[in-house]
Amino acid sequence: MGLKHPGRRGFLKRGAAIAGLAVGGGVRIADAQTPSPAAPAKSIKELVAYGERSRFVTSTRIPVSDRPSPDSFGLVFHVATPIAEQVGAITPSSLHYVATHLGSFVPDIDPKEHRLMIHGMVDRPLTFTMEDLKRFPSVTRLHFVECIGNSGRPGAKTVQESHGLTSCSEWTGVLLSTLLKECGVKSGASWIVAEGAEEVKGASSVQLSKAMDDCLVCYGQNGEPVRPQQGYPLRLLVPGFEGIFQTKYLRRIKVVDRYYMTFNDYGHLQEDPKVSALMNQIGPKSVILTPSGGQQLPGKGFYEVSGLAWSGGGAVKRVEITADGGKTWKDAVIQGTAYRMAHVRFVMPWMWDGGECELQSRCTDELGQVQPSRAQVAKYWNKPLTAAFRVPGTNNSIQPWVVKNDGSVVNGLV
Ligand SMILES: Nc1nc2c(c(=O)[nH]1)N[C@H]1C(S)=C(S)[C@@H](COP(=O)(O)O)O[C@H]1N2
Ligand SMILES: [Mo]
Repeated sequence: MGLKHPGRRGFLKRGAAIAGLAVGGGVRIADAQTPSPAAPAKSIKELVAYGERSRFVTSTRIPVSDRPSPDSFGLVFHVATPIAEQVGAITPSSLHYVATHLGSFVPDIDPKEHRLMIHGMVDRPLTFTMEDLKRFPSVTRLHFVECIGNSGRPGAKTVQESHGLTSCSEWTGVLLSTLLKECGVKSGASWIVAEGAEEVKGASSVQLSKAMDDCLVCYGQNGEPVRPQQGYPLRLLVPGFEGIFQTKYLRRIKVVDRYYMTFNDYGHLQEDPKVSALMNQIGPKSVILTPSGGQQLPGKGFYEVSGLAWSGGGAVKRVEITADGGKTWKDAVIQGTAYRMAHVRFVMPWMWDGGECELQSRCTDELGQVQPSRAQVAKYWNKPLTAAFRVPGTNNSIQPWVVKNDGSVVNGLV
């Protein structure tokens, strides 16, 4: 449909690179745009053993903090999913966004050496190997992860910059409640503190009620072991809560009787457990991916408006779309099953008459919570509604995209 425009120059450059090399016998160029001796092309034998996407598919994650990622020391900072190029509701594991506190190295953990210890206010403190964990009854669930920093940048030009810090995977593991019951939680316990194995530890306090409800200790992601950047060999999933609670490289869970301030809370500073509990859950949210910022509509006529919706409060019940800046709204079609605390794809047929217009999407979840407008959010925080206004928490407000009459699409907030 020509919405995506990888750029003719990109193709020409790649063509030149290929022409300049003796390509034959199925030898693939590792990355024709930036040929690197450090990453030699894989042999056909290797590619048959473990596949790769077509070299014509080139979307990549991009750093979205003010630092390069990786930096010159090899530290990894926030990188965003190319969400506009994604199809369906599941993020390819290789493109799942990555967030590490203040930058860290992705630890190289031998699963044979890895242990999960559960201790504190329990009858039987226990240490589990990965093999132990795989003997417990397993569950597989689709869940999104979203960083609090997602949609934090009002000046974003593309949806990758504005909304790329959320991804959705099919996660497999053991319910945390199963493991906690095995240890026997003592009466009076009310919180858990989960800790990761790397130097920054990624510790988070989670309410025991949530821990006993639907938290998952995951060893699987999209049909294979959890990827290193997502927490290999073990990660905690706290469905619907901010990304910071989804402790990667999970090695220790302490059952406690109060909220503990951890390193993770540097950006939150919610010492009151009630306030903290209410702040943790992601609100109903949606974003249109086509058309979205930076894309170019080739001309007037038929388009399918398409995007993703999700909520920390449960399943998405409804997504509405406006093409006139919020005057009239129409229900979008939700594709497939809307799972709880998972991304769902929504679509709507749309005829573009060639005139300037503003597209927005609005999500309602199973609790009846409705995605707020930016004006409502500004009012809630008692801040003037300016282009520079940055929501001081998770920002689930409506994202407007303006289609100019030349077919270019820009961020309606800029
Ligand atoms: N051990 C550990 N867990 C962590 C982090 C971390 O740096 N270390 N980052 C957290 C943050 S801020 C987010 S948003 C999510 C991101 O998960 P992802 O990198 O798999 O997308 O993991 C959380 N869990
Ligand atoms: Mo995060």
